[in-house]
Amino acid sequence: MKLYVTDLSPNSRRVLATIHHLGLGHETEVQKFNLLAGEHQSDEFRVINPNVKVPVLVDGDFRLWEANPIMIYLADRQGAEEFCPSDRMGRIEVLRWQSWEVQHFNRALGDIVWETVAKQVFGMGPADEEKISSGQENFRRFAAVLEDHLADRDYVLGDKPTAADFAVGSHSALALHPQSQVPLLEFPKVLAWLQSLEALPAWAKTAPEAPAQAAE
Ligand SMILES: N[C@@H](CCC(=O)N[C@@H](CS)C(=O)NCC(=O)O)C(=O)O
Repeated sequence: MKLYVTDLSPNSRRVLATIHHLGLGHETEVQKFNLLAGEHQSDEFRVINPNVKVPVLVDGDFRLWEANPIMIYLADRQGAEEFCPSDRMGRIEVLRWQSWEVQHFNRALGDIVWETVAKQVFGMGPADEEKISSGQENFRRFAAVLEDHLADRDYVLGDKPTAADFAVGSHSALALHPQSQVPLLEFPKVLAWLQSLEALPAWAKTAPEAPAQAAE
């Protein structure tokens, strides 16, 4: 298999971490693009992903873009039932949380850390305080849902990490960045869960080299 990724990207990290978590590192060639240098903007890559974005997985003749479906594909390919259940209700739970993180949780989190971390890393001007504040308001709304959910379980689907955790927690490095201004102290279960994700071998192996580089 070949996986196209970029450094410092939560979308890439969740897939790369899945590769390691499922023990697929030895059979996966990883190609890293420097997006700032425009390395992904080639005619060759446009054929592989017409969106011209990473991550993309190529497995034989099959090309798959979008991080969350790639994780499910890899789990199914390996028969990794614990990481992504194949029964109807288990699969729906994974999809529920993946949809929720894209639309709500990580959208709010992303709005905050774009202003507080990424703009500084990329030298894109001062943070917009109004955007930070509205991002924090949205984050509080959705983090409260996750906080309640984690009251009686260690991970999103129960006692083991799954593709739901790797999706919802994909922005962990940015969220835990000291300058992030993500109000995690108000949500101790969410904070502890993010820290436990960071401690997983596959997650630790894919950590950004420096927290300050954790921006998309
Ligand atoms: N919805 C996509 C998002 C992919 C995405 O936005 N990738 C970014 C890096 S995190 C990218 O390739 N940006 C390059 C560009 O837009 O030119 C997914 O889940 O994979």
